[in-house]
Amino acid sequence: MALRRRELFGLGGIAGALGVLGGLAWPLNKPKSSKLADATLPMRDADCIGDASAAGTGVGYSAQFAPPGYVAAGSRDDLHTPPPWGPKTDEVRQFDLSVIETTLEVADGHSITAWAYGGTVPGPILRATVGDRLKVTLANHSNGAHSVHFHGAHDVSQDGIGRVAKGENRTYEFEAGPAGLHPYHCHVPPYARHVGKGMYGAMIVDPLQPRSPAHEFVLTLCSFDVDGDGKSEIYAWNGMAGYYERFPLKVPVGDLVRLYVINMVESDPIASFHLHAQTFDLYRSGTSASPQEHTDIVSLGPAERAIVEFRLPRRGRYMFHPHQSRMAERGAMGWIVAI
Ligand SMILES: [Cu+2]
Repeated sequence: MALRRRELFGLGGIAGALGVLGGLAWPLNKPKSSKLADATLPMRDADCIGDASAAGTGVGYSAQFAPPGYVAAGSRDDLHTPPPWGPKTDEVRQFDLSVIETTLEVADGHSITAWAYGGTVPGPILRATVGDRLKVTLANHSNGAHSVHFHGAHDVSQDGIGRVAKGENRTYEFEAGPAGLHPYHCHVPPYARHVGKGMYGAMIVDPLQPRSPAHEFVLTLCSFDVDGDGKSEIYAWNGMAGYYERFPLKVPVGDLVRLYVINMVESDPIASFHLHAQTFDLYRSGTSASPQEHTDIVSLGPAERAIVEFRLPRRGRYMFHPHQSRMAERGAMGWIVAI
């Protein structure tokens, strides 16, 4: 491995991610000054070889659904960079998922009123090791009732199906588990509407024996009904249409890459994650230490998720998108660049 674990996890945005998680005891890892540390710089043609079809033309694959011009490289690193792994601790891990109402421009010229855990869509990435005690606080600063429902195993009293009214607080306490990738989301009915307004996020529960060092990214598929007709018009990985088309994820050739992929699209019966030009090991829900399949696509119903692992053998641009082409063409196309 060319980079040590600490350096790998230092790729982009860790300080910001910990800033919104509050109370976490994991050390800050300062990104190294290197080409890789700037993981979301706009691609230059010199950064890649090979495919020049879509990206090389200068015309976006989904040009209608691009980020607003003010969105800068690296500005959304917190939304795809997991906090670093930490060993099981006897201390309680505390997280703040307080809710605000805010306006988000999810594509250039398209805004939604969002209900946002921690002020972002998706909400903060939570990370713990199996068996850790978690304490999650929701202070409801919005104008309606909300909750946080965690997938995974816990006492039913902490299941997050009760309403937390405007201006009220609620704390959820449970043990992290099982090891895997678990979404959290609001469960106040109609919860498809609450989820459609951005009320979800990822929780990574690591096994006691950590997974192999890798370049890790969280990709949560989102959808937005911007015209209020009950159907989604815009799709996005991590809340911003076209973001990973303009600012690809960057990884070193040959290094292990681990993606935590979650489908939080409630408006469509199924979505998927498809990687071009390379196949991956598929760990459904991340709950098993062994992959169930080696493939280039995984289909995911609402709230389904998977961990996928692969290495990119040659420099170049590797496209990823849902194989539901309407989703890909309306904001959910992206690139991973191997350099
Ligand atoms: Cu809600």
